[in-house]
Amino acid sequence: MIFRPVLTVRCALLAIMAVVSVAQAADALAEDGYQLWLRYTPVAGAARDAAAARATGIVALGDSPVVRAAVAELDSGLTGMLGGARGRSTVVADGSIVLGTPTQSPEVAARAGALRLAAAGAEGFVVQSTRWQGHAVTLIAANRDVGLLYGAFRLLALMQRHEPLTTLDVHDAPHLKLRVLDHWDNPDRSIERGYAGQSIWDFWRLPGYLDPRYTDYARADASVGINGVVFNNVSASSVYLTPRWIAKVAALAAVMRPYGIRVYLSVLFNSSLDLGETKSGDPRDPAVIAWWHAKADEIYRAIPDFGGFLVKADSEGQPGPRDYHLTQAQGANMIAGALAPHGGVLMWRAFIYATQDAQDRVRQAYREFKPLDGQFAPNVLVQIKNGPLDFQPREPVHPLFGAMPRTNEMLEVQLTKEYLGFSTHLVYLGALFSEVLQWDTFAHGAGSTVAHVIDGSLDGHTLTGMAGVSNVGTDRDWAGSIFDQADWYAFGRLAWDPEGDPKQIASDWVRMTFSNDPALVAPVVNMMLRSREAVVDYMTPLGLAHIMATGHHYGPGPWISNLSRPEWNPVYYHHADANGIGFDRTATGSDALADYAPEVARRLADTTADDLKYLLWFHHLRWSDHLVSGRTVWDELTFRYSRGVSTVRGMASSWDSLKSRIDPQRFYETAAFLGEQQAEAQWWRDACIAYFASQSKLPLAAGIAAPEHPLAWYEEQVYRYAPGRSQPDPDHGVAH
Ligand code: GCV
Repeated sequence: MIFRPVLTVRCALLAIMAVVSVAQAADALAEDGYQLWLRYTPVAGAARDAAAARATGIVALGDSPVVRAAVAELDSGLTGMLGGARGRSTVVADGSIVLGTPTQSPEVAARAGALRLAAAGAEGFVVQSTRWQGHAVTLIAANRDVGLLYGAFRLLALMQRHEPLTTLDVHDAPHLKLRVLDHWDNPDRSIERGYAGQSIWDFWRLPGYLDPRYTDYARADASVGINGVVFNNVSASSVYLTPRWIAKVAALAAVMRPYGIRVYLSVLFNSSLDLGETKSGDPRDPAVIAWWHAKADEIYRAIPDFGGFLVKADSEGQPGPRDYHLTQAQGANMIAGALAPHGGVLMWRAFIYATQDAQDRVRQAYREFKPLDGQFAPNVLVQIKNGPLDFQPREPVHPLFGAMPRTNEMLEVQLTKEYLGFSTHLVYLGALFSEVLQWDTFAHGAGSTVAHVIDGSLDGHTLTGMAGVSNVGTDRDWAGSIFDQADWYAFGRLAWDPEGDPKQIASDWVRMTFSNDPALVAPVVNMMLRSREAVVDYMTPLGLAHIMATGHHYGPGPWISNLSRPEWNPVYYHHADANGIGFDRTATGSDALADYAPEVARRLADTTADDLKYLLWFHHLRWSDHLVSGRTVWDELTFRYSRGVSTVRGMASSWDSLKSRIDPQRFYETAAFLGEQQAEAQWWRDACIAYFASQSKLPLAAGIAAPEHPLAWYEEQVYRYAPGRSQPDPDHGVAH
């Protein structure tokens, strides 16, 4: 008898533990990353009470698919965080969330402030604690319904981050007009440079079947202000322009529309010829011009708010105006002319390099585009990659930024980590994007940052934009890993506000994705911020670039010299030999420095500047030259390679220390990937040191460990099935 209660208590405890562990297991299973940063997990304690008092009901003054999307998001978000579904109400009470535009009620302008609403423009919003019909409410005000949607997401984010809600006074508007994700997805659902599964766009089953995932994708985009999606690869198939596929695109557009997202297509420059519908692709041919106009009319009949086209011309085997001895502007303007009557835009990529050109590859686009300034039609944006080469871990900014004041210039960054370890390496790209945006071009003196070039303020443009090559695929977690989601999030935030602080953005993402626990937030943010420098160190320190293996671009390959075009070979970029290393782009070399404003060129010419970030990009130095660090070039190189590996080791141990604060599923995946990253950082370091040592013939400094294997071992590594390769491969390399 005496023991019975104890046994009962024990049994009860065991039962509770079983329930808890089942619940935990279910919870852990649920933490598969699908919900991204929109998890809306329960808020507890004082934060819950504060939020609940300000979320007693949802009152929308108007009605439209966009308003309904905003209300639905508020409803599900509040239900998740505070419990108890609210639905939409018509009665304002204390604690109501009221959504409205001035056309829906004149009272909106009075409450939100006419000036603030004017500043909100077409897509901005005001979230304001105020009184409405005698009640204390939270007003979400905007000029258009899409602003209400963005305001709803902002209010939910504040709640997710447990920020004070008592006297809300938030007003915000996007700095850029086009905030677009470019999917490099092919009609067969493969994704060029995709590392998160197949394409989420199941065109085969469209238009009949609309995967619910499309709506979740649209929600995620809208939550960070992304307002455009290009569905298909820039190395484009013309099939998207056929009537059957236009109907499929129209079905997707209908899903995107309530989330303020316009849809775009990548098109081949000679689509009409490719489809066999004209005899030439010559942009001067009246039949070709008429074809484009008719095609645009057909698309706009199906999709009245269609955004426009994206074109990769004269690049890596794609057709373009050069085929007809015309300029990029002449080619672009012909297609833009077909879009103009419908208000559509043409994003024309500047990523071109010649099939035969002895000139330094990083100068070629500049030389071709710069003289065309002022010649592009008003609805054309020239879309320029962040650097003049190709999405390397670090590049100097593309010299075209600020160099074409009479042209709409749009920035293109890459979220999918083609050259940064795919989706297994933890590299926070918010830091990279922000470095680019804050780069001062000196186009109009100090302060002419890339951010000000692309937001139009520098040269008075209103057609502005930023594109990100998407990292989204069918993987349950969308991006291939939890931390790759942060790059999608950061892209949206920085395209909305290019002045955004990458540290703040990382912190917001961590709090919404993991938790508000300060003991977790600080170390994870720290890890993310260190990660970008780490990858530069263990892959391409000191301004090295393009020294990866052929084809897949994953592992190291600084020794590669056998590809048919010089600029496809890593040896072309590092010029390492017994004397030294680096690409001389000063006046004694290719003179690429001359493409920058004098202030920038002076800084880049200075071999002591910028923490040596761009040193070997612009300078060929002797191995024995001494640097500001006090080390020789050789010692600095091996020091930085080693530093990269130890930073990753530090990131992994920092993650390990957080085990008790993170659900098992996401903890395990990240820990496993960090393990891979450590091994591969070591591989990059060792392979590169082994190769460069074979050139420099110099010994390693004290404390710098020798590579694990001889050089030949690294050269023999083959990766035949690495994901994401292009078809055909622009490197035209041997299959690895
Ligand atoms: C879509 C690099 C990539 C290619 C990509 C190209 C581009 O060369 O390796 O896969 O092609 O850039 O941006 O057009």
